[in-house]
Amino acid sequence: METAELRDLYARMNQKNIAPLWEVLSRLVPSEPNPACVPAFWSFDRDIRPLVIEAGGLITAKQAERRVAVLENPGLRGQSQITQSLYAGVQLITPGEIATSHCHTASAIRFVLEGEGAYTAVEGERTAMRPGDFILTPSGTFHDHGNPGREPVMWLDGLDVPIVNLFDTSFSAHQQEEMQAVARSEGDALARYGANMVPVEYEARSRSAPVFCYPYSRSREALETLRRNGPIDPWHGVKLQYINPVTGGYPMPTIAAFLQLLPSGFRGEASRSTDSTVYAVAEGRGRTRIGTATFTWAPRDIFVAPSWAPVSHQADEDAVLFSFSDRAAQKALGLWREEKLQRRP
Ligand code: 1HN
Repeated sequence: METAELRDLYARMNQKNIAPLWEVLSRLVPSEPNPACVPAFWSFDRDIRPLVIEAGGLITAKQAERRVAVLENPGLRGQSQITQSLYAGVQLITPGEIATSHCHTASAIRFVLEGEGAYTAVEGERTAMRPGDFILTPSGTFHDHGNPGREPVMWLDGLDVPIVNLFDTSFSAHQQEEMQAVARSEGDALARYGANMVPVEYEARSRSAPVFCYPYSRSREALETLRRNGPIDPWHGVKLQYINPVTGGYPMPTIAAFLQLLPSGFRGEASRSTDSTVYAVAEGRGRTRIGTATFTWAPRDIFVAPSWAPVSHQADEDAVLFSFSDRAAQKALGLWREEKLQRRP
């Protein structure tokens, strides 16, 4: 209860940049996560694609540096955040375009949504971008994109920008050359580090995975084999996480990423975890319930689940969901929690 004396005290405290903890304590330390982030959904065909293609006719990739439609969480508008800790956007690069070489502290992941013929170059090596491919640009690495192909290519970008800015640790630079010189042939990193082998006596020099493309064809085949072999997890279907092959840990220090197959007719149980998660539909149709919201999805749609909201998936046909979150950072800091909720009677 605020008395006249307290109000007067607060006013004098305020002038000295001092505030009473007891007025804010329960908001500061909620008994469980109370995210500003809300469940949200973007239809690729209805919402994202037409707007991004229109932008493609009005501004070039070079002018924009990166031509990206930022997916802003409705609970976090104006902050380029899809969750409290992550940035997400959909990037377009049209035939003949390049997105010039730069580097920054923030780590990025890409998940290719549509089109073939584009590449991403990371530290002198190019990788083709094909739908469903998962691609890394680790912290501090020079990277550029190009599309020597014949069709527009679009992908989901995920970055840990809000984490880097939380710590005020952001540095960035442009490379002198617009495009990196090719130093190694395509597929070098995948052969060197991605065949369940590494160069003899290899010692990691980076906190991130030395492979930077995880081709969809390989991941999809693994899911298919495991679906046949079972068991199907009642909460997650057949779910795999991407790894750094050198450590077995997450591909990058802050970001975790996952690929899960939900067999046709799957009716998943609900679970919740403290890592707010961004999903992109790789294949199939179904529904996801997040808290009290239900989103009906189709290929390339994107949606987000806030921290600690119960999430359950249902599939009407064989479906594959890609997802990413800050689970790597949360686990490193000892913060991550998951709860598998009671099965329906
Ligand atoms: C970035 O470097 C890319 O390299 C995309 O494609 C999106 C959003 C914020 C900061 C850097 C890219 C980005 C970004």
